[in-house]
Amino acid sequence: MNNQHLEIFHRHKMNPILTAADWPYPVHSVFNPAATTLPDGTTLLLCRVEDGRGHSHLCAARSANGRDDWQIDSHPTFIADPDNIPDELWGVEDPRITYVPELRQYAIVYTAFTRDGPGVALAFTEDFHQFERYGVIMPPEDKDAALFPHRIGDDWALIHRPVSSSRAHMWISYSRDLRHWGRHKILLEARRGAWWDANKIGLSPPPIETPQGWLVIYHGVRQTAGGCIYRLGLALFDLDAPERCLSRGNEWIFGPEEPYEQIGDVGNVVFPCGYTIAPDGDAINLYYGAADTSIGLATGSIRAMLDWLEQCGSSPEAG
Ligand code: BMA
Repeated sequence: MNNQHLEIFHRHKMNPILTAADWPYPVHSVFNPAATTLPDGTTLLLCRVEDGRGHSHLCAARSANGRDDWQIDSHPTFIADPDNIPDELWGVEDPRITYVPELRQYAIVYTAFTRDGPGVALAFTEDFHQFERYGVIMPPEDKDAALFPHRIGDDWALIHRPVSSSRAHMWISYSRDLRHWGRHKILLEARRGAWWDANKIGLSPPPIETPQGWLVIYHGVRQTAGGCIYRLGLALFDLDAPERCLSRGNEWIFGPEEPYEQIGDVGNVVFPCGYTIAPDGDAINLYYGAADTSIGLATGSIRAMLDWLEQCGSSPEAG
């Protein structure tokens, strides 16, 4: 295969950079982390941590260089609160962090594992110690969601992934108050047939604002006789009307290749929920869950992603 994706993302040589063995309290696995850069430059990962019951909570890990010497909270940072939010009965999973300058807060959009399946929930924090919970904002079955960092026109915007029948597309919805959502539109459709992203796709980390448009890293799920394969692709959306897709890559750019990505609780999965961007505005650290078991880091460049889309992307109608 022509490994074009090797030009875009490079695995860190210390991968996996975080595993359950690093945790200060007993856990089963750590994966699918959200990420952000704190004002002092520290990288904060909000990791999905699965306990010995199979239920997940979120735990913060902080590092000055985003690679090693992680300081991990000694207790869970954000746990399900089923007494007040019954929809969090079976845990909280797969967070995405967006810093929202207008609110001077971080939005955390995560999956609440409800009695009826996954739903999209929202919380805000200033410091990753105190949280204001909005509860479920998109009913089940819905997940893979993130907030845009600012309003588009007058409205906040959210990408999410409802499931209907056997296919699952990415949608965008808008809100004036972050609680009531409408103007639901399909953002990107899962392709069909033999495509690597046939039938089921979802947002991976939050969209990246670039002068060319919103750059979106998404995951596609290929169902094979040997099980599912989770890989990553790229698409670009209009800055002012993000439901308008400008370009979509045909090939995947990153997929499970290393043993820690191919073997684990759920093999053949790479699943990023967050990134940090260097002060140069280009170098990107992508943090991903590997095989639903550990956390990997891949480094890349926003410029390289945009160049690749320009060369290898096509109009969204193709497929
Ligand atoms: C998705 C999500 C992720 C998980 C992935 C692979 O549907 O549930 O949390 O990493 O499946 O199991």
